[in-house]
Amino acid sequence: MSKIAKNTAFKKAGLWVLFLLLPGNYIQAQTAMVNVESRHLSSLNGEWQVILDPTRIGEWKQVWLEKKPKSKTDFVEYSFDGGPMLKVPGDFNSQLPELTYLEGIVWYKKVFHYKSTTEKRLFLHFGSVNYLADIYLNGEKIGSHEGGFTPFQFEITDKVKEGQNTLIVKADNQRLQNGLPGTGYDWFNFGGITREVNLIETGKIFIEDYSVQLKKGSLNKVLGWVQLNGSNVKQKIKLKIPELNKTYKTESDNKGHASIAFDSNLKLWSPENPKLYKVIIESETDTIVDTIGFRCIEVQGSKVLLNKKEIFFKGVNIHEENPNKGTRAYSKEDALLLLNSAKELGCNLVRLAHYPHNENMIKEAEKLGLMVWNELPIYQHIQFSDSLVPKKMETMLKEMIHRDRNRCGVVIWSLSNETYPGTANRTSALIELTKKCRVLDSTRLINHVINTQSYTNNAFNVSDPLYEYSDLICINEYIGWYIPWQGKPSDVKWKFAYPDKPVFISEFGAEALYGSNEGPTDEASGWTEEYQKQVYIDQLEMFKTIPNLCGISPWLLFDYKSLGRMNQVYQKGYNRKGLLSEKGEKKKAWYIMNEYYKKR
Ligand code: GCB
Repeated sequence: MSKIAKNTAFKKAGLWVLFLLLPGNYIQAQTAMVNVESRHLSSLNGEWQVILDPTRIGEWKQVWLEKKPKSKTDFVEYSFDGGPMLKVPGDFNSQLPELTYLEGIVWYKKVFHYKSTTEKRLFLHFGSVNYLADIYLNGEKIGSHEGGFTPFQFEITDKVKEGQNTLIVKADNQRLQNGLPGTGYDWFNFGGITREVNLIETGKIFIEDYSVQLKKGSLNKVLGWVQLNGSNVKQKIKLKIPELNKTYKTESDNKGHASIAFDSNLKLWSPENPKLYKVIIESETDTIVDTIGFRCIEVQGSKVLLNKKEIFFKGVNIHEENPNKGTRAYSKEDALLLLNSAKELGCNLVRLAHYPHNENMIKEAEKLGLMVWNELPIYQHIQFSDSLVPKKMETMLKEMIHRDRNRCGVVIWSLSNETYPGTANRTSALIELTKKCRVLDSTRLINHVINTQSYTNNAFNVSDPLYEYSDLICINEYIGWYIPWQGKPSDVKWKFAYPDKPVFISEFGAEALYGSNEGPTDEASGWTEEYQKQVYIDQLEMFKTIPNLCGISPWLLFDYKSLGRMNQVYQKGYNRKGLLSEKGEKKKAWYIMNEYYKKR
């Protein structure tokens, strides 16, 4: 190699390393608009061109510039043309065999046409991209977003061109030490543009956000607000509920904020009668239509009350996976597959583990009369002492609440799952987060799920500093599976550091391969349905010993992909704790749970 060539090669390698080390031009995404469906949309869903980048070199090559050769001796070592296409929305892993196990970068490209007008503003809205997203429009970086399960947007009014525009998205699902979740978790890391992408056109002043729900503790006082975005935002606002013949008039202040407060004789939302009303919000320049239900959820002493009546949560855990297809769930059809199965089991609540699921899940659950437990991906080993983590937690919390605050079906914000009291900063960081959550929304129950209770001599000792800040005492326990019984289930004793609060068993269960009925029924290692069934029988017996039990949710509805599950005979890359196999076959334990729920 000549000296010059060597130098150039060295410089290139050095540059590449530098690019890999640089944090990037990080322009944070805006909090996304709510109720996208009711806005003026052009969908960017469909086929997108992609470049697969498993060696992470596309950043150095500046793929977003889409360079073309300038002279006869010039060439460019990348192109979207001639490459594969992927469907958006959808995880990338399930779409091409070579992406099955990718935890890395895929570059996506979509061309769209736009006819601009001076009267309009334009936003680029993503339902979610797992996990890091860098967004480029016409060769310019417009921003980034971190977090695989919440929406984000950018205003592109001043950036969009008349005619043809090119959008490039770098989607990276590599695990991060200081990510949420971190590097270890028991589900499949589906990457890519997993939810919808839309262009939203608004007027100069538009309804950015609103909150309409019952005042905490009330069955007839509606409280809320409307927020306009733009300049000169003092406007007359109307909230209409046609079915009730109700028109409430208010006015926004010069910050665009208007308060709502009125009494009304409403039919309340409940699992038995999931009543939703058409609600129209009108400003002088914009109109939004939503479907909103009204209900009151609260803890009084050791009981949970829905609309002032005691309720027992008959729950089930669900991952956001279409079990039949082995893909990330995103569509209404996917949601109905999962939720109708929960209904058939006899549930009135779904715990959407362990991250905010797509909006179809929340909306369809609400229509079916299923209460929803929404959760943040603050899961097990989080690096709470990393200086960036508290901010990331707060942003994700805001994004989750912001998206779902008008969904009456959502009754629980669950802020963490199985974090460990010994982890540096964990308790203080999560207490802070809980306080922030209460400020953002005090009308729902807030909890942390804990699994560090002790179980010795057939007695549980339940204590964690986070319980002081939680409305429910949520416990994950796998007696009969990870931990053997130490006595008769009916003799279990309980000691609680907070004995007056309601108790929710948020996970219990055991693994079984559907149809595995050959092995001994009293040994876990046979993965038999019979063994799993016995764990359920014992657990249900044990639940009778729990004071203040307000609900349970077995782990979990369907078998699901989890590559850490490496028993080649029984698991084959699946967590087999489903009551249903991934094909929907009912295991013996399903019938036990179904009977229990029918009787409660
Ligand atoms: C747990 C976790 C859940 C796991 C489950 C299991 O405690 O919360 O995410 O998948 O146990 O199957 O071990």
